[in-house]
Amino acid sequence: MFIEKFKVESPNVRYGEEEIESVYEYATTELVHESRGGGPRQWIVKPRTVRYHFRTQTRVPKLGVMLVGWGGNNGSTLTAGVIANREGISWVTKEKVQQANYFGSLTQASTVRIGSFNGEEIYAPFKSLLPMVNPDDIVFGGWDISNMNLADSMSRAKVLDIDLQKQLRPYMEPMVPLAGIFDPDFIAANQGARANNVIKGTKKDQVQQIIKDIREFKEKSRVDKVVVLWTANTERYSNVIAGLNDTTENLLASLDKDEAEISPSTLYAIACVLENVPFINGSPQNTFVPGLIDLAIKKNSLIGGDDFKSGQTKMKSVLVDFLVGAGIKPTSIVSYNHLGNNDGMNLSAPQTFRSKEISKSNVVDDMVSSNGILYEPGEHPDHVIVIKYVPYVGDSKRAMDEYTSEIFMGGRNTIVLHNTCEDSLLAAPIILDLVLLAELSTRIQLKAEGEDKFHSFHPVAAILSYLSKAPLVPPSTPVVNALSKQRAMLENILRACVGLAPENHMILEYK
Ligand code: NAI
Ligand code: DG6
Repeated sequence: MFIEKFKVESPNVRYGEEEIESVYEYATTELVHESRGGGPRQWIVKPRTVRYHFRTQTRVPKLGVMLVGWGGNNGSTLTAGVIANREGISWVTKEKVQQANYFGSLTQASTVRIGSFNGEEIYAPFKSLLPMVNPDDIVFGGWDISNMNLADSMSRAKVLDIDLQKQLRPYMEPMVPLAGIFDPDFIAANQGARANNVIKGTKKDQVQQIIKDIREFKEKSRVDKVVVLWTANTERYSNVIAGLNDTTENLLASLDKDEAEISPSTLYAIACVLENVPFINGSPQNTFVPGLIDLAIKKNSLIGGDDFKSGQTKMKSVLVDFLVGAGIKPTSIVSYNHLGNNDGMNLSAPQTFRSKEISKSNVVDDMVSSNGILYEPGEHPDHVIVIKYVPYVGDSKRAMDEYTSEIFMGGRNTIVLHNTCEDSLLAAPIILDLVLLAELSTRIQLKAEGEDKFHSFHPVAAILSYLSKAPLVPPSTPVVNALSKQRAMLENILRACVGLAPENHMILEYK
């Protein structure tokens, strides 16, 4: 059964004018020590319960979203999709009359189980867990090193049906990206021809300009809050060098000295952190150099990323989790991609490819290390990533994966997947979830028993892991890649905010 809305009635929850307050008993387990003595090695573990208080502001702000790379395939597709939803646009395809929707968005198109009633499972929209911004109400803006308006960008992207494009054109033609920070050293040389809309001056001037842009956008569009998200080209990795970008002080001093090794994405991120505007990185490069993470922590300003987890990696983080969880040992994973959009062209340069290769390669580490029966310490499946630029297929990326595993008694099992991804149509709803959840998480405060003050989540937003290929987590925190665990973490934290138990799937009432 599907219900649109619900309210929790419990002594542990209070729905106030401004806030929802909840008390939540967090049941966890502590590893205490290894028992000594004669017999076999044994560890002592102790169940522990910690009482948490959550406080969520209920007033939903008018949200502005500024995209870096607004005129790219993802930026134009997302903007078009939100306008189409907002305006209730439908269009004719060769199959049917298609209505705008938010399929692919966790917050907008997925549900959560609330409980059972008379033997029936009850589900409600994910977005009904807590008050969230309605994506139809988002005001978009942003930067691009190409000055093409959003209607022309949409047509250059060749993603959406033509009948839809025609209807969207009047809304999107007036949307023109602000000039962006361009540094040809960080992206492929083949991108140079696009760069006709760039901010001049030193790196410090460029940061100042981004801050000015954010302030002006906020004022002109009359939004209460802004979230900035990088969906621009994949950059090469920046060199992390002691004295250059390893601490806040060194990073800011390097900015003053106009050091060449500060990437454009790091410059946008510095501007956002200084302005206390959440910044999310949707690409794989190491925008968040240690000095920037340090700055974000000091300023308590949300940063999240890296690299949208859209197609192939999402499948991988389900499939390998299933295999390892079933006691099957993946020994070789070969992932081949070919695509023909501008992202593919940029990734055809070795240094930008390398960023993507790193981000796509580390996505099964937690699953492998979870099973010491299958893998020796340090052992890892062979994992190879290939990406080729094939202009003809455009945005319709092909991803082919071969998984070879060892099964019972030395047997081999090979699974082959072919995935035609429609890349930007997979990425756009993920961008939406990232900005909506980042905004929501800035309205939540918590305190554990023993703490006297409420505080926000750690500024390094691990809560966004479900949407990222290489989740950025606070220092000394485990990285979780398995998709079901990432979703459970996010859903269960939101459930805790309204005093609902985590989803444990025990269904004891029927046992
Ligand atoms: P795109 O190449 O169509 O768009 C990128 C846009 O960024 C371009 O319009 C370009 O002019 C602009 N740009 C480049 N450098 C800039 C800068 N410094 N400042 C402002 N604008 C700048 O690429 P697409 O397909 O939209 O993808 C965007 C990013 O998202 C890529 O890095 C890609 O790797 C990443 N990504 C995409 C996924 C997908 O499924 N589509 C999934 C995961 C990551
Ligand atoms: C090459 O694979 C192009 C990339 O930008 C990907 O399309 C993107 O990273 C999506 O990756 P995945 O693994 O989530 O499908």
